[in-house]
Amino acid sequence: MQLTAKASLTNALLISICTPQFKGDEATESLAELARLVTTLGFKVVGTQSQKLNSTQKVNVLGLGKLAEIAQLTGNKGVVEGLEEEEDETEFTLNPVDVPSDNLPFACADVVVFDCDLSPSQLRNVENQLGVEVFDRTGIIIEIFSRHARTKTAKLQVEIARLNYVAPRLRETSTGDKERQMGKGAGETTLELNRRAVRDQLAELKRELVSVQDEMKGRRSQRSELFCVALVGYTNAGKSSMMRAITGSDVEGENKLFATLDTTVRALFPITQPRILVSDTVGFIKKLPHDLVASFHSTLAEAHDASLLLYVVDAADPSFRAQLDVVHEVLAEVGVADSKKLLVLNKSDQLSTEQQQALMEEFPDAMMTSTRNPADVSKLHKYIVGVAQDEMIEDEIIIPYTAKGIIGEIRSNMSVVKEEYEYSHIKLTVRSNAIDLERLKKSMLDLSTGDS
Ligand SMILES: Nc1nc2c(ncn2[C@@H]2O[C@H](COP(=O)(O)OP(=O)(O)OP(=O)(O)O)[C@@H](O)[C@H]2O)c(=O)[nH]1
Ligand SMILES: [Mg+2]
Repeated sequence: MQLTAKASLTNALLISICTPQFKGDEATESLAELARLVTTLGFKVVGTQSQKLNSTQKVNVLGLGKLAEIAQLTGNKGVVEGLEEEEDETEFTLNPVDVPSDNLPFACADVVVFDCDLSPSQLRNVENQLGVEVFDRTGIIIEIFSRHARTKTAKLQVEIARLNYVAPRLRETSTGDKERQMGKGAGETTLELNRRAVRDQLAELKRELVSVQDEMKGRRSQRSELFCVALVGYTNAGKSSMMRAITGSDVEGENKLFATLDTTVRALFPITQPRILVSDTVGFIKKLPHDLVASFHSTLAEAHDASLLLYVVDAADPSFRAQLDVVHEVLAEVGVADSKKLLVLNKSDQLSTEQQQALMEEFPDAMMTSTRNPADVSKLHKYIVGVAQDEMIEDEIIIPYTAKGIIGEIRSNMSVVKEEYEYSHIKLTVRSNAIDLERLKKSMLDLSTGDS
């Protein structure tokens, strides 16, 4: 499924279904987040409706009374007729989502978006009843991912997730599924043919992804000796902004959800010896479709290899604790083992001094930052360098005067603590990682055996 509605002209009506398992603040926050997701797609949220039900499994999702009410809000284009309310329905009102008041009284909605997942048949039923396009939460997230994917890997991963989502939702053609056409495989209907095409396409994309991933793996292993830091966290927490601040790079931070879908790797700036790498990763969200989590496995491989994980949260968002739980869940799901980590309470510029103090008491090991405050950026830079230094080991390297040309190279790759000029050689005390030190000592040894 691809969005067919023209985003700029689309008025969206959001629907929340509260069940005994999903209600109260959780439902309110989730609906507010759905409004942001839908806005990211360029839709205009013109209203929200909610209903309390025992589950989201009804054939038409909603009670028929509610459906008739919504049909009026979408211009009565479907086939639903006002029917008696069913008994298990209770109307209730959620705290209003941040919908501008000038959108009220209600503008006619062109699309209806449910804040839950719908089965293919539920989606079809509700569309028939209402006569407008209907989306579920996963459909919206997949569409955002599709639009934001830039690199080949991200595009492949998202396309695989999209096709997996679309396959069971493929509809029969208007000429009728039963109609057999010339040139088709024996006995295959249009629908079966479409499904087969999707399956073939999926297999092809998966093959392509494997080869791109092998390439990425090769590149990662080349850098594997360097100290790597990964920025992880909920979407819109400020990871890309922090990445830009601590690496002096031009990675854009954007006030939209899922701005980053690829892992970008840059060196920490000001440059350190040896270099420290920082990677920015895809943001997470509640109820992230399972396929998407799986597809980002390779993108998150950077976090996998990181020696330090920076968990960036938007500390000014009242729901950041729940968001942090989601980040932990998704990382556990993709198998990112908890290496050393730091909680970064970002967007502190939006908090009062009292709020900042309260948070530091609640999270004494965290670091409070604002990517807009250069002092905070240097504090984080210093912290990263400190952790990297702790991981390094110190050793002495003997360099014959005949090989002193190598000193420049050592200085640009290692931290030189002491230089002593002796009669027959130079003695350097350096700090670096074990692998680089071993390699350097071996080349010095080869040089001296070659000399003798
Ligand atoms: N007030 C304030 N806003 C910030 C801060 N850091 C980032 N932002 C803003 O928050 C929004 C999201 O920032 P990004 O850096 O794109 O967030 P992200 O975590 O990379 O988001 P995804 O790529 O969607 O996962 C942007 O509008 C930033 O300008 C901060 O310290 N203070
Ligand atoms: Mg980002």
